[in-house]
Amino acid sequence: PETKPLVAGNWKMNGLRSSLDTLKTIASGAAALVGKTDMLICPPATLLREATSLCSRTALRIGAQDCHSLPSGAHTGEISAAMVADCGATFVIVGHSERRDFQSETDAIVRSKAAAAHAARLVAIVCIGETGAERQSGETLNVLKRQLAHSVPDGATATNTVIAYEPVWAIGTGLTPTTDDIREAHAFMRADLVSRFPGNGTNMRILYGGSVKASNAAELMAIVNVDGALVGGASLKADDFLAIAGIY
Ligand code: G2H
Repeated sequence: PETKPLVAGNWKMNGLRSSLDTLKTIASGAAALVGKTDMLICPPATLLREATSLCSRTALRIGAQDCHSLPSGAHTGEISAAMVADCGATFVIVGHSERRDFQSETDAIVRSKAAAAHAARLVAIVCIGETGAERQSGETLNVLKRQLAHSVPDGATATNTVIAYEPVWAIGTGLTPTTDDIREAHAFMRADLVSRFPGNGTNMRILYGGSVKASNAAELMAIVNVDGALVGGASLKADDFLAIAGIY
């Protein structure tokens, strides 16, 4: 794809206001990569507003980690896509495997969240990926096909949607698939997207996520059809995250 790579950090349930210094350091570093690599941090919702204020004149983009599928209503504790956009954020992660697991989010829910994100003019980062058991039983590509079909809404374009391939067994474990396995999975997803979204599938970014760190980022990012990374643990420290992004 001709699009610039995207290196995205997912802070998960980490970060207090004191962590905004880390964000400042990452934002400063992002200036050096303008035109080469897009950079994004998704802090917890409590920091979204301060994060967007802090980064408004920088190249670092800010996103949320989740949004609700409905625009408003009696859903205590939830945050709508419009609320995320109202904070000044421009991206939102949907369907992270931790939410699929701990909050029982289905493909249908993820798809409606992505559609809600699009309606609020946010870029949706739709996460998919097989479990360890599915990988062992040779089901990986079938799982990816099913999740792409049912988690990505019909309105997805190369501009409003990013796919994040995160093998569940690779998340926070230090394990990653082999280079060949990642190449195979990404080539499969690319072909699927090109066939379903003619004109958009070629340039829709497909990130790899799961135990990305400074020491393996270069190898992972060099794989064909890997258009960036979704980074969890290693995005919490500015130096680590900048090292991952700076390899381009
Ligand atoms: C996968 C990833 C970020 P980590 O969840 O979304 O986390 O890099 O810690 O494996």
